[in-house]
Amino acid sequence: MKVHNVEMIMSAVRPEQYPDEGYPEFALAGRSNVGKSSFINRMIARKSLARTSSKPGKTQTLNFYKIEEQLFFVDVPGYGYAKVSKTEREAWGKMIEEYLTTREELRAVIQIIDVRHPPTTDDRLMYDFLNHFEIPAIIIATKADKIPKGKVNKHLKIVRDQLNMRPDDPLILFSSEKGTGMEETWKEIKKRM
Ligand SMILES: Nc1nc2c(ncn2[C@@H]2O[C@H](COP(=O)(O)OP(=O)(O)OP(=O)(O)O)[C@@H](O)[C@H]2O)c(=O)[nH]1
Ligand SMILES: [Mg+2]
Repeated sequence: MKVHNVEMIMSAVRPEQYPDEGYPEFALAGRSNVGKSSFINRMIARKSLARTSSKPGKTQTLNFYKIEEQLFFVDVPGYGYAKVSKTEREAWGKMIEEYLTTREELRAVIQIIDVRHPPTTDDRLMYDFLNHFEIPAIIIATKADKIPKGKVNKHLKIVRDQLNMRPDDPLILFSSEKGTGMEETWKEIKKRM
């Protein structure tokens, strides 16, 4: 899909602030600094609409990006970010959990994993959480540009095994740097709209 029209609609921390257009929504989940915002920018071919940073903890609210009057990407703060207070972390946790468990427009969570490393405990908890609440998951193994081509299959297998992925859930090799995996990801998104 070639994206022509995108708007950053709303930063929300509470349900009253979510947009009310009713378009299908696809939310990003993943460790802080794994590349969630970069994923959105690549998918919509905008260099820096979603703000990215080499330091973790950049995204702190639910950010809704409206794409072509058809769907929303929802950028979400990362998990496992240590440098905020316990109170703040709990508030984020509540905000994210409330969104994921109550939002009717949510069609799937796009869970981003760093393909270079085995999934973390938090990655596994997130994937189990999605399954528990029967939220469809699309798993993106990103930063593919950082491993040699010959090692890709080995790394993908580790991700699939260690997340204990359901065989039907898609696992897509991705690179926000190079654009790897974009078409395949759009295909999986469209199936779920
Ligand atoms: N080489 C490479 N670098 C990437 C890729 N995706 C993201 N990065 C880099 O990883 C860092 C973090 O990216 P972000 O997109 O800000 O990560 P995030 O998950 O949104 O982080 P938080 O908002 O803090 O949770 C940045 O320095 C990006 O340039 C990728 O596919 N390849
Ligand atoms: Mg971010």
